[in-house]
Amino acid sequence: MLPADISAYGYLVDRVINISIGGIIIVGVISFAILIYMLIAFSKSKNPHPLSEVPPLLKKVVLIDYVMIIFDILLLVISSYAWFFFFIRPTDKIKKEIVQKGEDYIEVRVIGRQYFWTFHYPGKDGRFGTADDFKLGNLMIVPQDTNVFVEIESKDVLHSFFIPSARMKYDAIPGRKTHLWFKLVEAGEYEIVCAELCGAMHYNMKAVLRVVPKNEFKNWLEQPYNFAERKNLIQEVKMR
Ligand SMILES: [Cu+2]
Repeated sequence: MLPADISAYGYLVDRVINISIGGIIIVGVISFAILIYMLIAFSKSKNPHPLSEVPPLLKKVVLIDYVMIIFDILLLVISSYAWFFFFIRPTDKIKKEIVQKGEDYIEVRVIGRQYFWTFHYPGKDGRFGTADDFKLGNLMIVPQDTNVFVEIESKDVLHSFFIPSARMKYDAIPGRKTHLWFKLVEAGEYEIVCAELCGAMHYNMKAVLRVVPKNEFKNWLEQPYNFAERKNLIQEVKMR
């Protein structure tokens, strides 16, 4: 079971999951009903000799195929929408839309390594490559009700950046940058995990996602390393 959805658009993913599960149950029940019916109706005791023709009732089973095709198309359309909404549209296009709507956004770069996550922040000026950039180890802090654009990278093998509570997952691929975008509405602490078997300690490749109110985030950006719980949560990591 997935934890409660804390994101503004996670319902799109949940919808795909629910439709898939619902569809699988319906198709499964029908398939098993047909199978059991056939086992009884065409058993050896009832049909001592092989039938020369397909019985008319059995021919109607083909109808079920059409139902399944319609279900598949429906699922494809609905899931493609969620996929399109989150992943296919170019990030800069989404960013433009968000700026036009007057919504806030921040950018974070995520780097996966065996077996930890590093989160790079552009600092107060919002621009990467400047003196106020900083990074956190295994801790991601994002403001509530704010669009977060994430660029994901891997420095060694395949990893997968997964935030179950946000219904967000994307592979971290060595040599390639991938992108995610989400908006979280519920403040609190959540789990970030690696969803790609990446080595012996894969199970331990976890990070904390902390969603804080907007003003708290702003204050934190002023002095990121003086954050109250620095000792416990912020582990500065050496670049390999
Ligand atoms: Cu991993």
